[in-house]
Amino acid sequence: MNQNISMVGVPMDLGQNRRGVDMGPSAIRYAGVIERLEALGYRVEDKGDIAIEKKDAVKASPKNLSNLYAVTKANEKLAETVASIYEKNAFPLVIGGDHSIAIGTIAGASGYFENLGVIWYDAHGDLNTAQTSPSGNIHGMPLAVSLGMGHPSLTNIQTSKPKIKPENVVIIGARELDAGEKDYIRQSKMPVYTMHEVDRLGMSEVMRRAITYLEDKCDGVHLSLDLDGLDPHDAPGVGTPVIGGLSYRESHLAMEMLAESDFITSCEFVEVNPILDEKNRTAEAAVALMGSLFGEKLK
Ligand code: EXY
Ligand code: MN
Ligand code: MN
Ligand code: MN
Repeated sequence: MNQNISMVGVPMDLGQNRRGVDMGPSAIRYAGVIERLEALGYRVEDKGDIAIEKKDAVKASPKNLSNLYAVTKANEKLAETVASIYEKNAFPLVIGGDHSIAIGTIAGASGYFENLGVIWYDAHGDLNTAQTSPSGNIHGMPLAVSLGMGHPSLTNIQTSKPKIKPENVVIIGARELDAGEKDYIRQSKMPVYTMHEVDRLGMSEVMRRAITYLEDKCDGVHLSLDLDGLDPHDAPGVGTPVIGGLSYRESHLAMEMLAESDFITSCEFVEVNPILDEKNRTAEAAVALMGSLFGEKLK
């Protein structure tokens, strides 16, 4: 793993409609992310937070795309920031904020790889477009946008080309998929390890398969970790909790196996909402998982 980590906070809450997720970056810093990673020998630069505009007020958002313009602006800035981190040969660590920020992280990272892979660790598929979304919330759309589907103001960030290919994405932990998302998964043949597969195979085998699959095809792999992938018992501070999720231990094992694989080239930890949390447990879980991802067990 690159020994220079550059961390950027994105206090975004406009991709959904619950208050508090904009405080996620503060909660993650308070939970000791920098100290944790420095203790492993990394040099960690905190680039501070990306500025978020107010809710779309001047220009009304298009139908079923709440706050499209403010979400676009923040993701444009984030994409530039992630690209500038690669320019300096550092590893981008993005802390959110709601999951709409994956649009910017992936757009920024995709310029540096021929075949960027993505591990999408989430209870949800985040594969909606304005046409399929039940909510109009953009945090349910970032994976679709990165695949080139969605409103042009989002899909055109950095370049009009799709940022990733469906065969280079692996979803882990899914248990609440909308009808349009299921249709897309079926026709694209994207590998998805739902909770059913995790129960049947065990996390160790799921991760072994995911890693073997992606390492053959990809020259870089982004980890997009939504804390709601974990069970709400272990990560209560999220805006869209879904029971029956991945345990804290399974998630540690997943991160440890990614550390052993040594192929992650960027990551983000999103959806930490301190207002909905219990004593900052979810931010602390995020930081503990980062410890494993960055090789605590190996050092
Ligand atoms: N699929 C639902 C929607 O699109 O509204 C819920 C999405 C929640 C997205 C969370 C962050 O992963
Ligand atoms: Mn998500
Ligand atoms: Mn989710
Ligand atoms: Mn561990």
